[in-house]
Amino acid sequence: MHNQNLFAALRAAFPKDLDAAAVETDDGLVYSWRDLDRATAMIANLLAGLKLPEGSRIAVQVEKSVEAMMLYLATLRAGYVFLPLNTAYQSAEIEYFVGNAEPAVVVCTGKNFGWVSKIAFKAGTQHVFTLNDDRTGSLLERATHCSDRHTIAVKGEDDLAAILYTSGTTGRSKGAELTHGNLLSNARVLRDYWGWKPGDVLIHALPIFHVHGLFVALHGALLNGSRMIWFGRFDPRRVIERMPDATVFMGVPTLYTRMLAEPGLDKGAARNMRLFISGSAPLLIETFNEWKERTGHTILERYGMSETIMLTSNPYVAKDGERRGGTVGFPLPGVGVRVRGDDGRQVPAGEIGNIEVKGPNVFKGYWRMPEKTKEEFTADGWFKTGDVGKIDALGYVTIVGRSKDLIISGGYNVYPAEIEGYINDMPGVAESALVGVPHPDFGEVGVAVVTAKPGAQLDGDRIVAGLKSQLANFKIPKRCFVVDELPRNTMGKVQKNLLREKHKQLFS
Ligand code: MLC
Ligand code: AMP
Repeated sequence: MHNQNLFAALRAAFPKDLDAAAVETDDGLVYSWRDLDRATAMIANLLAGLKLPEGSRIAVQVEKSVEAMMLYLATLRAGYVFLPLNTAYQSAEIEYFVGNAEPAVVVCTGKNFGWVSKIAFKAGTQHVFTLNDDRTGSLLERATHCSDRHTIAVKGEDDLAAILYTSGTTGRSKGAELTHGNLLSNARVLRDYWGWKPGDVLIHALPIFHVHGLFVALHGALLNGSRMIWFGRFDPRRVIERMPDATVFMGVPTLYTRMLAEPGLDKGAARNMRLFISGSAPLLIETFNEWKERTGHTILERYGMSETIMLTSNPYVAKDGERRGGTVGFPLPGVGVRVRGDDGRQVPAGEIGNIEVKGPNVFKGYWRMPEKTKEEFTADGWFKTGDVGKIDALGYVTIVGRSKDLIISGGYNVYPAEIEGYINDMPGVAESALVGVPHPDFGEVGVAVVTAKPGAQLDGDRIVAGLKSQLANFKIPKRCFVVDELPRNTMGKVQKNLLREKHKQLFS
């Protein structure tokens, strides 16, 4: 059988000259392709030596570093399942993910070892390693003693490569199971569609615990044997300074607006760039236009999800059409996108409905949640994205809203139901509603509106402070208002649209 392991395809794309630079960090370290090959072999051998059961999950919550990227590649190489976790997650969140996924191995920062290892051992995890962003920690110490030769584990295209947790509108987070076939097919389509070519250099400035930075950006560069300029954290000024050495950039809209705020951003800085890609959240038409004016480049906007990786993209080559601001372009080759009304009937071109998708990129299911998986697919096998949009007569897809109650803040997803649950558990709180309102930096941010139980005195700032010790920082509402009652419709449902309308100017 031909090995369908995603790592095999990425490894096969390494350039002939293994001593050439593969990754250059912004603080001056250079890693060659040989370094990537050897280090991933050593870490893969370390994992293989643990004699883990087939399909074991390797859960990782570490700061971004080249070694963290190597750990991802090594996990693929060894044939295990990578489970990345946002570094902002706190103990209750980690406890849930680790309890649900039951990883055989957990890798965390040295700073968090105390509490993370406690959670992991309680959940039955046998091995907890540390990895810091300065190349220290027990993972690398142990891997140093392992061989730098490793035969890539044989995987079929249906075998799991990664689990990405994504929250639902109700209940707890669900782990989206992505296979080697999902990831590789999507990476190949994007390589061709976005015209990756020899000599391309990618500026990698996104976190590597979500689809955008971990898959779209990383696989794009690796599958083309392209060098990366690697930023541990996004710094708009430094990215602009390094831009002349690069050809491709990927970011969420906040990264573009922060760069636009820098006087150094001009046509000179972007002179060698070939492609700017935006996604994960809606790109404002103002940003699209301003970017064109300042740099001479038209941002290419695309649309995707954790469950599906990339779905649509504006065209790269002019013969396929223009890049239209405000749209997410055309369905990618091999990806089916349709729009249906609530009655299940496909709507005519230009009319709004629910976006459903199909293709080799669509995930296998939610980890250990067969019922949830079933609910999210139509009877004829299309995945319900929860996004609302339209497809025009030319085929351009536009997202106009979401049927799922979700706030996208700076490219991170915040599920109101989760935050409301925490607020409702606070003493004196009767009920709460979290709504997304426009924000100049993050695009959208959460604002909480809360009512008190009879006789209770509540303070919005104290509610926010109380949440800070429990939830990842990006989920914390930027403001909290205490009111007498929440607006409701005749069915008794909270009218979040009225709250959104009321607070829409809050940050303008
Ligand atoms: C940080 N903060 C945020 C936030 N990020 N608040 C709301 N939304 C966010 N996204 C807050 C923190 O809580 C903190 O508040 C303060 O800002 C400073 O924190 P920080 O960590 O120093 O922020 P910064 O480094 O500036 O981060 C901002 C950012 C980051 C835009 C660089 O959010 C980011 O990297 N976003 C990209 C997310 C991403 O990769 N998404 C892809 C998902 S994949 P306080 O009060 O504590 O000081 C996907 C599928 C697809 O969606 O289609 O791609
Ligand atoms: P996630 O669950 O983090 O993968 O987020 C996926 C969601 O992000 C999608 O369902 C969309 O709602 C949203 N999204 C991704 N790309 C875009 C885009 N270009 N424009 C608008 N929304 C987007």
